[in-house]
Amino acid sequence: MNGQIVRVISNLYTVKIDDQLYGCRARGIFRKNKITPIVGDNVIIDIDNNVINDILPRRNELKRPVIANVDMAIIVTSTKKPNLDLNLLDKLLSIIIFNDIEPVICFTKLDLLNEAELEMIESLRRYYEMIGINVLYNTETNDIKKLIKNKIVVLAGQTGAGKSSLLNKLDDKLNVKTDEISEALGRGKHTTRHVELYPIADGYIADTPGFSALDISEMSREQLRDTFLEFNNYECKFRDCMHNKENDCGVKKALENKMILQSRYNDYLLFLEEIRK
Ligand SMILES: Nc1nc2c(ncn2[C@@H]2O[C@H](COP(=O)(O)OP(=O)(O)OP(=O)(O)O)[C@@H](O)[C@H]2O)c(=O)[nH]1
Ligand SMILES: [Mg+2]
Ligand SMILES: [Zn+2]
Repeated sequence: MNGQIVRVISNLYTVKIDDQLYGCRARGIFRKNKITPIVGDNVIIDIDNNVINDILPRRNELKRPVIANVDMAIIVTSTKKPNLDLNLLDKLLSIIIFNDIEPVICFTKLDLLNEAELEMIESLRRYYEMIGINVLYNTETNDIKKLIKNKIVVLAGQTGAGKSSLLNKLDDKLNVKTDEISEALGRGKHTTRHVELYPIADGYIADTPGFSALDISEMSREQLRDTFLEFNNYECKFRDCMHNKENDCGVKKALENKMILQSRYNDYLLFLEEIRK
């Protein structure tokens, strides 16, 4: 039978098949081959003996949290307190897209904005939507629930952005610990220290400061370029154009015509430089 591991407590694996949960142990062979089954693994189990016989190839694998086959990452992005950080947003977007995970942007704390600031966020929302990314506000809980249905989802985003608060909004029975931003920043640490998958809206969400272990330098410059999805809409003289110093660059023309967001392009150049170093 095929199933998916949804929880691991020491050597006991909880495997979900359709809507049933089975407690399983792993076959000894895994330990010998130094393969450890992890949450998110698609596995073949012997249902009569409650044993995991095989792990199917992983589509992706995060180190922190330790999860395989992540379908979606919600980038929880504060618009105030802490201030909007587009550089971090663009970096997380690139890393998530590179790992073959669907990114979703969730802006928080819009209640703290004045009208001009709100309009700025709405225009950002339109831009990111235009390049094919789902963008939501943390008040739009029903839409978020629809998106995460049947998926393994991780939350990413800086401390104090509102990740744990979002989980509580999605399911008020969860009661995840949240923290005042001043306190959180004062300690310089994330409030949330453990990893847990919460079943929400027929999906599973990990509340964790994810992705901190992954960084942009794992990518080549070309791979980075390809994570900037909107660049693919423009044609350049050189097929392998890096949209940097080249002539006749469609991306740079689009930037001049304000079709590409200046902050996106600036972040791209910064990340290119980071990779070069
Ligand atoms: N005004 C306002 N405050 C919010 C909103 N979302 C979260 N907060 C507050 O922001 C603070 C930090 O929220 P958390 O949910 O603990 O942030 P976190 O992303 O889980 O932080 P870490 O666990 O440290 O990574 C808390 O005081 C929340 O009450 C929002 O939409 N509006
Ligand atoms: Mg938290
Ligand atoms: Zn170009």
